[in-house]
Amino acid sequence: MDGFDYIKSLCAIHNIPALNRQIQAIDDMQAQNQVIDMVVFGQFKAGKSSFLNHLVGKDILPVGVIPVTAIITRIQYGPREKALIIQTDGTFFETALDQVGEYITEKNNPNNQKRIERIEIELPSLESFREFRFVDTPGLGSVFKHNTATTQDWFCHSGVALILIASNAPLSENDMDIIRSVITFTPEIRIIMTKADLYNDEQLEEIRQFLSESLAHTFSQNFNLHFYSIYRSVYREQIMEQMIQPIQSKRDRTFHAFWSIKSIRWRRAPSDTLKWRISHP
Ligand SMILES: Nc1nc2c(ncn2[C@@H]2O[C@H](COP(=O)(O)OP(=O)(O)OP(=O)(O)O)[C@@H](O)[C@H]2O)c(=O)[nH]1
Ligand SMILES: [Mg+2]
Repeated sequence: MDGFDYIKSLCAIHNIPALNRQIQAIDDMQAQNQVIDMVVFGQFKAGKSSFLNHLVGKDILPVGVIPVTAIITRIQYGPREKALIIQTDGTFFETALDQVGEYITEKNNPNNQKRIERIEIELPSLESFREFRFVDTPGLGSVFKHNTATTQDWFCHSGVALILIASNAPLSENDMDIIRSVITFTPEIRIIMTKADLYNDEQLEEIRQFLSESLAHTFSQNFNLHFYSIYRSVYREQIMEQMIQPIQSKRDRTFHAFWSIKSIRWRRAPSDTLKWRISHP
């Protein structure tokens, strides 16, 4: 990418950590051989971890009725089942898949006392989804402000951004804020209304219309809306047909679009930070 290495070296020389995340996101994209990060974002208890468990067909991520997820977890294809715990100092170790909750949850790892950067899980069963890495994030807006900060810090890693909104709390100002933030990092945003089993078809249609109109009014653009329930397999099939397969079939174009938007953002965002930082050594 134009000027990327130059700006990266300037950041190192002038000690500018503010851009570390963006640098890491671009480094990641370059290194990952066109793996697309499909990242779930949303308010706490929107059903993000439940959704990903259901989508990948395995109960890996801890779920619950109080704020649960505290650490970023990435799940992708690998030839053997594996869970790697990456620590904030860059070192890592392997653990059993059924032990990841010891690190992921706020209950077992309060305030990230265990100093975990993220968790990387590999599953052989994801072979037909080789081009994706599914990413779970801590919920936004709970009393645990450090969880919100962890997720906000991850916005720049979005490939496909899935904004999960519970059908029984359709569209808050906080959801709008997530979309506003993510939209600057990716052209691929999908809105997923979870817990669709709580309503009948007529009510779901009412929710869909309310959302479409509210989003179009605020953002002057249409978003793809999907319903989901972990209790009805038909929703998983719809997500496969309407979201996963179309992205798989145009993977190169999608990846190119990510590059374009990241490169535009890269050219704009660092310049102000750099100018300010270099003039205030
Ligand atoms: N009825 C219904 N409940 C669901 C569905 N998906 C998730 N839930 C429930 O919603 C609650 C929250 O689920 P989680 O998956 O932990 O939500 P989360 O968004 O990951 O929560 P945080 O990690 O705390 O941000 C749990 O009690 C789930 O059982 C669904 O499709 N239908
Ligand atoms: Mg969760």
